[in-house]
Amino acid sequence: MGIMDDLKKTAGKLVRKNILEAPFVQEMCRTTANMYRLGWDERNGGNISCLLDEKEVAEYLDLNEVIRTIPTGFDASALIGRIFIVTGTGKYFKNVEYDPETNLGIIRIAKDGTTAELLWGYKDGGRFTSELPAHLMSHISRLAIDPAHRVVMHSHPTYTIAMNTVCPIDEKEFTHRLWQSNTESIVVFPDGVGILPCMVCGTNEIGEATAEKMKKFRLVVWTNHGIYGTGRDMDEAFGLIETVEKTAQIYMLSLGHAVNVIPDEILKGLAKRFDVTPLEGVLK
Ligand code: 2HA
Ligand code: ZN
Repeated sequence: MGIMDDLKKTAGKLVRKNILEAPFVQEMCRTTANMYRLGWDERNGGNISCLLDEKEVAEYLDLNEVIRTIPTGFDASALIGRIFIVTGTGKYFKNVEYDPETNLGIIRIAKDGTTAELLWGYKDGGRFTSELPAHLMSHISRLAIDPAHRVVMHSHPTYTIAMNTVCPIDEKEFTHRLWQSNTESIVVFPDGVGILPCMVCGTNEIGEATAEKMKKFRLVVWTNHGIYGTGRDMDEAFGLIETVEKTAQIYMLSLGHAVNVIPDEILKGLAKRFDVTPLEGVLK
């Protein structure tokens, strides 16, 4: 390389901003810390992926510099060229804020649709979450419904999982019991909660099943495991999971003793007042 190329490269680096100060890195740090402290993400539990804007990422990284490539093991052709920030496999949410570059990675889906190009992070040689199939397939489902969709968030909130042990695997029944326990619920998730039966996690099969549910729901419960929330931003995905979990807590605390659940007439009134359309077939 000539001296001019060297100079250009140095100049390019100089104007680039510090990625650790990027809002999307900081938001991942804040969110994972929050989720850990809420008790939703023990050990290496949970994972988050967020679709990033290429122009914004280019303010921090040279998009021509691929650190290494990692095969994904499935076809994500619908996402070729898209860039995501993703939590790392085996990494603890409680540690992300202290070492984002090891615990997070920024990947771009390569032209073959089955390879991830690492642009930043996973500094210890690590890789993305084992639940990448569920994340990317869910992104594809949600983007088809809402081009503004950005975030897929997975977590193990305690009361939601507890509710699985006492409630049939029936998304209308599960949704109804939540709506009946807290007036906020029908307003926050009128579209209800999708449910998968207990399945082996980390596989393409659960990824495909999750993505299928995501064609209809922003929230999908994995029976005996946890929940997925999606949204246009971190607040929406987090707020959905937070509202389900709080409501599941109310449900579990009153289990067997409830004498004042919210009547369907009131649920219909709430839907009308807040101008939302409840999932069909839940209210009588
Ligand atoms: O990343 O939550 O579902 C750990 C998990 C697997
Ligand atoms: Zn999990």
